[in-house]
Amino acid sequence: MPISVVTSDLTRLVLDAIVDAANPTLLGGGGVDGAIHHAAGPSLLEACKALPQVAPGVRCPTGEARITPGFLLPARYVIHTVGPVWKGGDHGEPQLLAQCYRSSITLAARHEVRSVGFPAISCGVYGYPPEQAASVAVTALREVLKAHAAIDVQLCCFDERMASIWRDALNRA
Ligand code: AR6
Repeated sequence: MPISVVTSDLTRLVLDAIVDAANPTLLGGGGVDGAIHHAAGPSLLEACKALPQVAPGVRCPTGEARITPGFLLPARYVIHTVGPVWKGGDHGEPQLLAQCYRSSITLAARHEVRSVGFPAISCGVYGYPPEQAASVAVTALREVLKAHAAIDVQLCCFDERMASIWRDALNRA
């Protein structure tokens, strides 16, 4: 299945799963995380709270992924992943960001998810330069999708400027 870029509010996509760019607590926040919790309703927060803590306050370390139902969302599942905070690029950010995409697809496959919508993980509050994030994302997705060719991936950008950056990355790779 090809990877495509869409300009949309991620919470509106009718897909098997959407990915939340969360923080390690998985207890909500701003940006796309806030929008997903708002649209899914309070049951999503309860489901996140029920996930085990792997360290005090940490339900999902950076680069990993967890899954919950989508509750009131059109998507059946929410895959929660935690992107790296941008600290200049030499603190393992590309590896951690690639790991987010790989973990999310691997988890999706385990739940027989056939379509997944991703936001531009780390490109908001976490400050990752979008051009670099898009290149990392496309490379990681192409690699992991070799083993999961039936999964349709939509890269969901909030605005046209971001969408054109992601389209360029897709066309270059
Ligand atoms: N649909 C699609 N994309 C969106 C939406 C939406 N409804 N809302 C925002 N974006 P961010 P991060 C875009 O900040 O950088 C939270 O507080 C946004 O324009 O949501 O990974 C978490 O709890 C940007 O391009 O995620 C964490 O603490 C992209 O989504 C922290 O933010 C990601 O921006 C995570 O920061």
